[in-house]
Amino acid sequence: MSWHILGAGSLGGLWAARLFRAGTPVRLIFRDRLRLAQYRTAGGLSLREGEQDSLYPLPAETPQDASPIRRLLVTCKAYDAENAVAAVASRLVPGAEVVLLQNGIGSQERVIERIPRARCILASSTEGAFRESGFKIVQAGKGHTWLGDPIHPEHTPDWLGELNEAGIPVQWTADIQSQLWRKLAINCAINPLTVLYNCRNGELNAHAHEINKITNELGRLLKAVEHEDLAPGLQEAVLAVIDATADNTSSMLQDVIYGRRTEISFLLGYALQEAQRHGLILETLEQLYRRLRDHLETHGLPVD
Ligand code: NAD
Ligand code: KPL
Repeated sequence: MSWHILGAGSLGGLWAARLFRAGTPVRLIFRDRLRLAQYRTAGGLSLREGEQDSLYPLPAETPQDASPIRRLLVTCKAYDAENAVAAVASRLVPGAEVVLLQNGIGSQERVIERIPRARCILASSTEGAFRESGFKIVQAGKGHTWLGDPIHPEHTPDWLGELNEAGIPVQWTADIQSQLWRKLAINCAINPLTVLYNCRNGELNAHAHEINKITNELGRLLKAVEHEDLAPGLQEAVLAVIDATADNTSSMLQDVIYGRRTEISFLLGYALQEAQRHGLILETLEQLYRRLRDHLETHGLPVD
């Protein structure tokens, strides 16, 4: 059975190239004919792993292709996912499996509403990749991906082994929401500060007091949204990630440096929306959100 990859950028390309070289049928879906033509001119996707560069001539198409889709990996940014999926929704067979690999929370729900007859599987990844240019992808760091289905958590897909054999480290979890909330909380504590201080993750150790205030409020939020088990060790978890990724430029700071829209609405924006829904006032997080939006505005970037 073939995989379709919608959002053939950094992470989508990394998955696609590994599936292709393992002999798993896989097709890329580009947003339009122009992008498809550019891809064909490039001769395929190129992937750098360590010192090794390889070119993979994966088959590709546009959303208008007529063939049915049974397994879809969506690796667009959170703000693009809903529209991208809407463009291929009519091609999904009933019961199609759709893996949603977006950072943050909020975009997944919108996609699920668009495709009620599909089985949506949510993903949270610590893998790292970036696009050097056009269709050249660089694997930036090893990691793994959690997958889970909040509606049928016990129903493990039979293709997990196929992914692992292709060198894509995946693991099924019965509580994917908890993984998504954990990553959201860590990203809310680290990413905005790296943008505001224009620093690498490790330099945040100089802002321990601010991190303490932020993680305290995130802990209150985690309790309110019934992930209280994540609250007690949050500050230690954030500090451990800061140390483990000390030399990294956070994804949000990279977006700002390259003048790209950030996923702020699906991170801090979502956190504050949930806080409001539960009647919580989180002054530090609200102030952080305001400072970040002001910063983005000053740099001519979208504030959502
Ligand atoms: P990316 O920008 O490199 O790739 C997204 C791709 O989607 C782009 O090529 C874009 O052209 C394409 N796209 C957008 N709209 C489309 C449409 N309508 N139809 C077809 N294609 C469309 O993004 P990325 O870095 O791969 O990130 C994808 C998601 O994974 C994000 O939510 C990100 O936060 C998350 N994530 C990324 C990494 C990483 O290291 N790159 C790690 C963990 C999580
Ligand atoms: O996930 C990350 C990101 O940059 O988005 C962290 C954990 C902060 C690592 O850089």
